[in-house]
Amino acid sequence: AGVKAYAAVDLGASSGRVMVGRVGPDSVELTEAHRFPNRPLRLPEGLRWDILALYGGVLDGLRAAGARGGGRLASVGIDSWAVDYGLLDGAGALLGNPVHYRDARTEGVAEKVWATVPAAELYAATGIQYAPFNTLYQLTADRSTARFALAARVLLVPDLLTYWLTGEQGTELTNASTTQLVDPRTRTWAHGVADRLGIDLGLFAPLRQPGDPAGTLRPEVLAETGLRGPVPVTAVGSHDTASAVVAVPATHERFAYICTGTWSLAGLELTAPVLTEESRAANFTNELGLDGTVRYLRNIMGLWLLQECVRAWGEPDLGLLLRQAAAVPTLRSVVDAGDAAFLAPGRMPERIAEACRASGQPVPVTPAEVTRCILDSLALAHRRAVLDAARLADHPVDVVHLVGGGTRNALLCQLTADACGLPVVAGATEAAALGNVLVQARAHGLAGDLPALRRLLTRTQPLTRYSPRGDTGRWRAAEERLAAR
Ligand code: ADP
Ligand code: LRH
Repeated sequence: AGVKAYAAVDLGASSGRVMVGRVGPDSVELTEAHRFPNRPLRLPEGLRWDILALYGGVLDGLRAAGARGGGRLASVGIDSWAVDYGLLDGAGALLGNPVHYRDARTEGVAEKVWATVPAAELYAATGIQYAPFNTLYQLTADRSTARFALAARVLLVPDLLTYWLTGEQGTELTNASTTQLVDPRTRTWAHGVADRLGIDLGLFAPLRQPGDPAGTLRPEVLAETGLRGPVPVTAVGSHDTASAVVAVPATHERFAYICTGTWSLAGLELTAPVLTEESRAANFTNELGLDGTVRYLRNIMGLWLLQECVRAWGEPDLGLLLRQAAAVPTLRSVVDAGDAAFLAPGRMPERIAEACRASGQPVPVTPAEVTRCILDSLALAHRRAVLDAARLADHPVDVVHLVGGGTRNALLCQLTADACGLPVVAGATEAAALGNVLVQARAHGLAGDLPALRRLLTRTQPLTRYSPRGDTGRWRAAEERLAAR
């Protein structure tokens, strides 16, 4: 009784999916309606998202979701990767393909911004860690272009798709926080920073909060998807990581989480931002989460390193590769998985080998050896992020929750437990979609604060536990070796 069907659109850097979540007071059941590749394209002008292909995938997914729900969906919610956006002209038409955050156009841009607002002041005002692709730097790079001169509106990717589905424009808060133009204390635009940098915040549509209504599907969308209207669209934590953190099945406050997919986002949930200089130096970010929370975390290069190697090797069987990697000795060589040197696509096995050679470590040769080097390096980066976050926020941690596609990699889960010296609870695999669905369900009548939503997940979702093996001495030593270089 009281069970409703919701569609969660979740666009990751490696694939998009539309999931159907059936939620009742004591049940959550998530099934995949449609999955499609997210294939960025290198055009003469640079690396671009194929946003129309993604929109097509969303429509196909909604049709499949409707077919499962008997043509009836209680609501639709959209989340995607952060920071990127489309520019619209005064009539609401998209001006070109959204630029991919791995595009090189932001190289050297941050330094120019810091000449006006020093990096320390920017951090104190926005709490966002430096990354070359932060929206602030992207907008700065775009400002000299012809299309920017025509732009009347900036819509972040989930807001752009929401606009195409509903005809209504807004800027969802959790994703807005990744622009580096939001003050994490007031949870609204950082007008001071924007004014000093000459950024017109009027380009953004008004802020909306997770749970707010975001319109209803346009008649053309209903016709295209076969859904019976009206179908409301509900704002969720539209930053995929914000939705994923909602779905961390924590049972108490002393937890750390790691969202493992293309990226690893590792850190804590806090009630206030940490804006100290020490925190900035450690490259921690304060993104906004559900119900007044702050996602205090570090961006780590993540399974991107492996994805790019697997692509270079001609897509061998991942399961076999991971079994072979499990047989390679632990910690022979590690690279800094936080290093922006690994951001761009291409030549990944070579770049990892070069990093090992340059630091005087054994050079991994076979795919199994390179894979093991990546997973050991990721586990080590997870350890550093969890311990650093706990120290900088003065927040004790006694369990690490892993969520996202990386939870399917048992070796990575075990190595993370070993490196952290803490128990790891792995699940859910489709955390972003789950968090997306729960926020919609709450907006449509499900009772519960964040801890209650999480208790519902603990009761209903399959979780796998990993205990740390051995002591953390060798991980500490590897950490010190890496820091010394
Ligand atoms: P994103 O949302 O960033 O696109 P996902 O959360 O979907 O990423 O995670 C994708 C990653 O999950 C892949 O890079 C891969 O390493 C890992 N993964 C997916 N399926 C498996 C599997 N069957 N075994 C091991 N790892 C897997
Ligand atoms: C993960 C993610 C991450 C961002 C990156 C650009 O998908 O949203 O939180 O930093 O993409």
